[in-house]
Amino acid sequence: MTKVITYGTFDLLHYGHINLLKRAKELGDYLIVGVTAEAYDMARGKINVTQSLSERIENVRETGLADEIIVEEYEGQKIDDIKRYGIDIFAIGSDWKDKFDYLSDYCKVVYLDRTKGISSTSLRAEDNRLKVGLIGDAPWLDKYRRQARFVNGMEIVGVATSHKESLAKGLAALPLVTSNIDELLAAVDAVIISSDPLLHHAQVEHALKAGKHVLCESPFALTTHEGEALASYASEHNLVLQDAIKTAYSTAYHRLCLLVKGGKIGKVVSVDATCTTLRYSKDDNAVSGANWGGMGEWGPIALLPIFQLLGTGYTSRQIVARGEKGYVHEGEFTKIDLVYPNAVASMKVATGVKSEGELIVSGTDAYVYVPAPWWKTDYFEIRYENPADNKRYFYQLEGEGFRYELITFVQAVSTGRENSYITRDISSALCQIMGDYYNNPDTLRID
Ligand code: C2G
Repeated sequence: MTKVITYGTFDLLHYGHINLLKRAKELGDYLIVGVTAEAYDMARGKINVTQSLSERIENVRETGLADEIIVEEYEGQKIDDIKRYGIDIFAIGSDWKDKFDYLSDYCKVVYLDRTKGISSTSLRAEDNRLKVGLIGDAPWLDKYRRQARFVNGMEIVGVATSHKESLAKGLAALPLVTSNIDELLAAVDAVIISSDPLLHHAQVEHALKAGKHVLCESPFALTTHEGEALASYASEHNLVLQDAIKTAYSTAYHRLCLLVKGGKIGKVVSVDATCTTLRYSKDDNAVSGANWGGMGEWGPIALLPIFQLLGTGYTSRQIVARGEKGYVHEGEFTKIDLVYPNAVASMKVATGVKSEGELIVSGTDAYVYVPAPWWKTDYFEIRYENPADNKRYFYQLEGEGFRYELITFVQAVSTGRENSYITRDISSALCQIMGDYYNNPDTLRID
């Protein structure tokens, strides 16, 4: 009996896939099909898969061509499978020509012509792509455009900014570049807002009232009340309003939260997060783009693990700020301490002071250590009293988290279902504490 094996994602199964499976089957008597697991596709950079693993397996089963279906979970598995199942022929589409020649040490390798004119990518609806506009002046604005190119189902069509003259090349080349938000809104289905936090509320309201979906850097308002009013308006009008905090969407960070919530380090007693940049430049005294200081740039990111791991029910808080609030300059720095009934938390952020950008979550059994820069991490450790018990975790991160954030946004728009990465209560708590920083007279000032 000649045994054949082939592999694929088989997303939105189409006649190209079926042709491939038919010809693979004809090469022998028994066909095994390896369908890729979600985590494996993520790890190899295929992040736009629409259907779940079980749906894709069902697709393949329904063709009636596979005698056996297995799941492909890790790099290198093909060699294991070929040996384990006693495979005679490995077959794959010609888009992989030469790439699997190394398998010929184990079995015959056959490349089958790929069917022209059809692909999962084209089926993921080119013409229904969400037209997205960028609003704001953040120096990292172009990262959204660059990462959007990896996300099916959306395209960045324009930018509205008050800094037209200093736009990054890629942004300046967009079809629509304007300083008029209304002009941008007229051309898009959704907007991404990356501007001074003091402008967020007005810009989000403006976009929602124009019927556009919004992905806005946190906080989208400066009081709980205003934040909730915007969120209610969005859901009453079937619009998506999503917080943009890239860290929330990174796999390592998300898994870390799940492990801690599952009791892996015992009871959480303290969360300490630090995020700093030296954006301040002594030499030219000209800070390009963002001019909204450590809290505006980092506050919501540093507060995120605190709220996600300890909740939003703190009983007291102290804000200590150094330097003029909301501006980038030498020595600009903010520290916030929160006290909970059973735990404490602190965050330090700055654009004019440098520190170690780590995250530490202390528990009654162990602690989590995330090395700098923790906000774009792919790695963390759970450390116990006895170092031999320590556990290390690694999850590939593509595009600093921006890419996953954009995918989540596009999925929320297309399915009409909100994602659960940043829940409403956390979103509101971020609005409140950021508002307290900007408006509250009880901030302790140091020189
Ligand atoms: N295919 C084809 N014609 C098309 C589209 C796809 O013949 N128009 C083939 C591919 O060449 C591949 C199979 O169908 O052999 C599955 O394609 P995908 O779902 O795109 O999976 P892929 O990313 O190629 O996974 O470990 C995974 C494998 O290496 C391949």
